[in-house]
Amino acid sequence: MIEKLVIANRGEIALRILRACKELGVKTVAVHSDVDRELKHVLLADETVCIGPAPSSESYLNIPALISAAEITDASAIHPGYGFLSENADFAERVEQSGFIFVGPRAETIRLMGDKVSAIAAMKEAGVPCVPGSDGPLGDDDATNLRLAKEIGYPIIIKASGGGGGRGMREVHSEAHLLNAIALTRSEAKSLFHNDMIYMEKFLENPRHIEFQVLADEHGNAIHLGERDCSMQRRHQKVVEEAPAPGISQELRDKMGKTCADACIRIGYRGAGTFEFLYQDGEFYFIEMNTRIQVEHPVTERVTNTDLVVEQIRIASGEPLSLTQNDIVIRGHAIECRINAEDAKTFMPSPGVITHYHSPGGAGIRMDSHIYSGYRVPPNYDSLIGKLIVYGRTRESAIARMQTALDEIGIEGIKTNVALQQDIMDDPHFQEGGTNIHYLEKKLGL
Ligand code: MV4
Repeated sequence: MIEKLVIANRGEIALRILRACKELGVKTVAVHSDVDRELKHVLLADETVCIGPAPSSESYLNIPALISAAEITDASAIHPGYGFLSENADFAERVEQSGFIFVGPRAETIRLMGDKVSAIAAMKEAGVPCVPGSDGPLGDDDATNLRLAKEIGYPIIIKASGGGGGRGMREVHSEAHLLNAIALTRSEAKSLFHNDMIYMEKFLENPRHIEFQVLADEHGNAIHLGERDCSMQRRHQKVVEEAPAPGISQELRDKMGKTCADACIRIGYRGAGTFEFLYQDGEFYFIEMNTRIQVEHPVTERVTNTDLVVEQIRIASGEPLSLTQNDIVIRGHAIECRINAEDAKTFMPSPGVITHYHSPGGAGIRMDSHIYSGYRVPPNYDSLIGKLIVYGRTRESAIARMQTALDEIGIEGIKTNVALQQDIMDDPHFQEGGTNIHYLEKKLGL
């Protein structure tokens, strides 16, 4: 087992990783920026290293500072969490070249999945269903591109291969707009991602966003842990996630999950990963793979009775998976509400001092948060201040427990989105289940 691990992140996920390390008897090194000295995990870690000033470009994204922190503390591994450097293949490579374990897939795998054209090609090859499309990069020949779009059928979407998460894409609803959209998306891709490779897909108009969680070790084992529905989102920011996805049969889950696990073995995947799909009219279409632990991993943990971060660290230590596919049984229902420090109307971040904090509690309640009374939310980072995860034997009881827990939360001194989450939990369409990716923006009148 890894003896000492550097937590290369901040906030709730840094605390989540610290707790997993404590459970495993792994010593912890918290790295932090100037303004993050009072973070809860920094106060609880075995050792701490200040890695730079507040801007993340000079601290949490500072590769030499992170590797130096591992060197001076004699740590053996670095856990990147999510965001920041978690899906940066160059970082993973430099961590391993410096003699440390990167808690995640091999650098080549991160690179393969970071390039969407190569990711889709690899998945198609591995038998994962993908969106009908160009099956490769678009060339410069207008006639070929016009014919391709006509064959796929409008509407189509042009995406940057270096994009993902909603950046660098453009819908095209008729032939008259195609060539201009290709030119615009290509030039945007070049400036945003320093990579002008673009591709084309059929545009799905009202899909749900459903993703499968996988775990794979270095010994050729891979399992899936079922799916999450992350359709409740605004401007590509997820707001509520749940597991399992409403309306997905055990038969379809088994089939899709096995397809994902088999694909992991085929590509030599290592660690925790997520296959993102669009789901429409009963069919799954692969769009991207995430090679990190995700914000919403706790809903999967709750319905499968697993600890994904513990599994990540075990896998990184070279151990085989402690679970087989037969151990994974989806039981009950879990919902996560993201709690953000933001203005209810403008959605602008609302940093400042949390003067009073009361955590919700009771049966089936989990609050993953680093906040405490007196904690100052700095203005420099993401506005996520916590995740409220509830469990119920049924989806209805999970919603009821979430309503109680949201009523019970007390966060004073800053603005939060708790009222928005209450509004979603009270929404009859949400309660019915299975709303698509456009539902929340429409509800908010965007
Ligand atoms: C799509 C799509 C419709 N058709 N691809 C947005 C983020 C990126 N991961 C992929 N995205 C989309 N790709 C096809 N062929 C619609 C979206 C999309 C979306 C996807 C998941 C969650 C929220 C979304 C919001 C807007 C658009």
